[in-house]
Amino acid sequence: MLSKIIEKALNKQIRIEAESSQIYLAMACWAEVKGLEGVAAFMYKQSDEEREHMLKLVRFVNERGGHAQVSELKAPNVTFKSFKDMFEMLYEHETFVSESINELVHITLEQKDYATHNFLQWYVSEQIEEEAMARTILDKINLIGDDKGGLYLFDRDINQLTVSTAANISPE
Ligand code: OFO
Repeated sequence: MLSKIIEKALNKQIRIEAESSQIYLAMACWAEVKGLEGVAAFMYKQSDEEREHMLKLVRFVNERGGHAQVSELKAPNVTFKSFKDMFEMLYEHETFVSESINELVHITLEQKDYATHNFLQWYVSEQIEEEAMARTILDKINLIGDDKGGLYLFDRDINQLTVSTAANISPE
């Protein structure tokens, strides 16, 4: 059975994951209307993944005797100054989510809730991967600068890039 403190903290994370999904959906839309199909596909996939992260938390809360809250979400940014700007936001958002997960893990230790602590380890690893991937993408975007040809190749290769980044981090 979840304590009220843990239930509240998990519900906060549920909202953050839902907002993450909306943030990436808005980025997918912007990339798609700008004609970058590869970037759009990457962002749609990210958005789906964030929804999965949210659902995993929702089911955990409900199964452990709590009540997962579906709440109002903050509207995401829908336009960006540039692709660099958009990927900077993605990276900053992932570091924010990592901090939030770390705080949540800290609360579970304070509350001696080892079941939730154990459950959250998956999120800890996931954030390491997502932050690394966002950093790799940002490095590439910084190299490209304003070069249109570079952006074209980046759009073509982004999904390949993320697959190989993930492979470098998790050997399985
Ligand atoms: Fe939910 O992993 Fe990114 O934010």
